[in-house]
Amino acid sequence: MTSSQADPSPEPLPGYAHVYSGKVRDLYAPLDASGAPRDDQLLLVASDRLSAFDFILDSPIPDKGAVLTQLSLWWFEQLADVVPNHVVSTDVPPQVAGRAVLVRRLSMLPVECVARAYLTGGGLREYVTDGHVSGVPLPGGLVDGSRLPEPVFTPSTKAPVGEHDQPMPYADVVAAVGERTAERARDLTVAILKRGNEIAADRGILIADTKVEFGLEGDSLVLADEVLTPDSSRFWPADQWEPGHTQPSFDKEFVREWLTSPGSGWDKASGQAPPKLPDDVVERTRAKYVEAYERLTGRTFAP
Ligand code: Q0Z
Repeated sequence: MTSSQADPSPEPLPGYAHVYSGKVRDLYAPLDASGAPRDDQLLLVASDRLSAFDFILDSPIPDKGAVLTQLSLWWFEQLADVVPNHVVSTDVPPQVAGRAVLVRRLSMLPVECVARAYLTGGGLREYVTDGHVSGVPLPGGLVDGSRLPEPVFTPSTKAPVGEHDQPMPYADVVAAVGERTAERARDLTVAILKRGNEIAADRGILIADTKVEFGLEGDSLVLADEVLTPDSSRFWPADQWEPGHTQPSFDKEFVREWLTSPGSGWDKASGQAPPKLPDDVVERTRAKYVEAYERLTGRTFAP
């Protein structure tokens, strides 16, 4: 699907050149003393934008960018014994304080590294048709939301903004990055999701699946981008987990519920942009992001 929405216009940041914008984040390069963009670092800026049903909503969620940035930074620390990461510094311009990270610019693998601990979404569709997911055979009788016997690596292609990632056979990952790097990326992705679920289990959150990105430094893999956030992963409330139907999303449940209710006056099949969210839906959604951060980290979120 090609988006009919205008490109997001990122805020100008003195001392940085805008490089690229995703749906909800922006990438900048720091300028050196001569005013040229540095080629060894990037500034990753998380916005308060929210996507739902493949639209960027007009209503920002206050503090979402800061909550997700702080959560990623906390996970990088929790995962430090599993994988090195790209973080250089959180000393960033005041306009983006708390929601930006200066990182080492890496040579990124051309693969979205996905691991699934529970079956849903595209993995479920593949299982129903073929009985396996990304070439890994699975037992019969699994349903939407079932826990998998072991997390499975289900890589996908990196699609341009506005398009969906496509499943990528493991053999294509090997062809793209070599056998050693493919094995290491697969094992690290699964290890990240396992560690994430070990930590989240005590705290009332299930992490159904997650997408991570790796870069290469020499021939070592480095964890880049964001990690184990609600934007890169499916978080489910553990106390409502009930295989057999679509699980409620930890963060976007109120938004989806309201947008699909008669009260919104919106039809997701219409192709029209969704309406502005009511203030109480914005506030309850903000509270879910903060709740995820506080439950997982045991810290209080300070804006
Ligand atoms: C991340 C993305 C966006 C945020 C490129 N350390 C790195 N080195 C080189 N490239 C990247 C990173 Cl993290 C990189 N992305 C995804 C897009 C905002 C992150 F607009 N793209």
